[in-house]
Amino acid sequence: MRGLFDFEGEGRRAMGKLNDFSLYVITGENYHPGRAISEVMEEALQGGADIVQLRDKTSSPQELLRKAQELKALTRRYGVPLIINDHIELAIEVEADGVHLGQEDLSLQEARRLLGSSRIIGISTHAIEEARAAELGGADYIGVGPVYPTGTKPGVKPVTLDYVRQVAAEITIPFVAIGGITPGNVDDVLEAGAKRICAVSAIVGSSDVKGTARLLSERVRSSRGSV
Ligand code: 3NM
Repeated sequence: MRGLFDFEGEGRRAMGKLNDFSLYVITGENYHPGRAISEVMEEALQGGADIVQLRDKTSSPQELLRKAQELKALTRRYGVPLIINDHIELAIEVEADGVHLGQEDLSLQEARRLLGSSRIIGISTHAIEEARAAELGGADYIGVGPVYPTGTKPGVKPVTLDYVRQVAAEITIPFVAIGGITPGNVDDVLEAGAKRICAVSAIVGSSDVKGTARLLSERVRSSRGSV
């Protein structure tokens, strides 16, 4: 257990909501053909990932359920929260700790109604107006990106470090910088004011998943003075 949540008490609800985290890792199976999602994500957890998201735009509902259940068991073993991208009914079914929504997905209000107050809701934002709306609407955290161009979301215009600085200066709920973040540029992202980062390809596409996760998580923690 990394002490992010109080998992005791009533069932397996995310009792403590979102406590602090440094390295958020999202699944990206295209980056590791032939390797199981749980194996790769376990390496990321061993390297220091402290929150995990299942993001899968292509699997059948049955496949998605199987992956969510696998990741649920894995994240429980490591004592970190599991967030489900978009599929709120799946999050409820597997008793995940929360959902992550895009601007085009279900509204924050509707998600909150369905999930209740004890679960985590995160929202992707790409401009300060969206960040303000998410904060006002009661999101637990926001995504801020894509900071850099990324093959994981091809063709999306980067928000650049300027947006990271803007959010760091104004928004009070936790935010996670995302999009094209690698060991080579993470220091710039931290310098711009990010206290948490998120990555897909740099971690799950690495030939050393655990080592890359460790490197990124140590950079984030040391920039926060917590290493
Ligand atoms: N959301 P990588 S950027 C899933 O800006 C996702 O909201 C983004 O993948 C956003 O670490 C992104 O491989 C892709 O660049 C992140």
